[in-house]
Amino acid sequence: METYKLMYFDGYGLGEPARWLFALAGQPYEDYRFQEGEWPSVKPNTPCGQAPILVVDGKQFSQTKAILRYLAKQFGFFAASDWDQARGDMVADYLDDIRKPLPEIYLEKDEAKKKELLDNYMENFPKSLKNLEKILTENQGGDGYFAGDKITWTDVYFVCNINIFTRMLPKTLLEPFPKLKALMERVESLPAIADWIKRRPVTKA
Ligand code: GSH
Repeated sequence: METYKLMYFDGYGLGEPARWLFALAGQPYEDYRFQEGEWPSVKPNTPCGQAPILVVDGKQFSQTKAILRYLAKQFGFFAASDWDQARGDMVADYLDDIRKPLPEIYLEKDEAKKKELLDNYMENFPKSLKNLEKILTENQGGDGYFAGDKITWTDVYFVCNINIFTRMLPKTLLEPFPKLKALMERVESLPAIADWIKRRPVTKA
């Protein structure tokens, strides 16, 4: 039996989707969160100088989606066909594009500038969600998941990211997109996910 240790900062960010996959799989792991000031001494000993890092039986690798794909394969959350997985990869990569401006907005200290950045972002966000609603609808009418006929890591990545975004963006974001909204509710209400959301450490970011 493998031992797993997920190393990340004490926040949701790029570490949280892997935590959701561990929860969904019911797989025990060490949810290691760097202490204040610890990262600079860890960084030089990591493959890319970035977190999250997954340590499996003492060996490590990094990159969020590499970690998610690896865990998905171990736990049965990889798409069943190459085609379905390609569609799932498309959604995950698109989500990264959508998320790109958010750290700058989040870290902006000047309130007026922050509002300007956020207003600008919010003008474009619905267009991206409209595309995602269409992509979801193309798979089994949109009443299931993004890739094939079962939940995959892409659905977890999508729902977890939107769950994090809506801490900073309006909660009503998904109202015009019923298929995406239903997918959020479907995944967030899975007992293992609902339980993790309830018991996970509450952090600022
Ligand atoms: N493409 C990488 C991934 O998906 O894992 C990006 C990782 C990344 O930017 N991680 C940030 C980090 O390690 C935290 S969210 N920052 C500290 C540093 O670069 O020293």
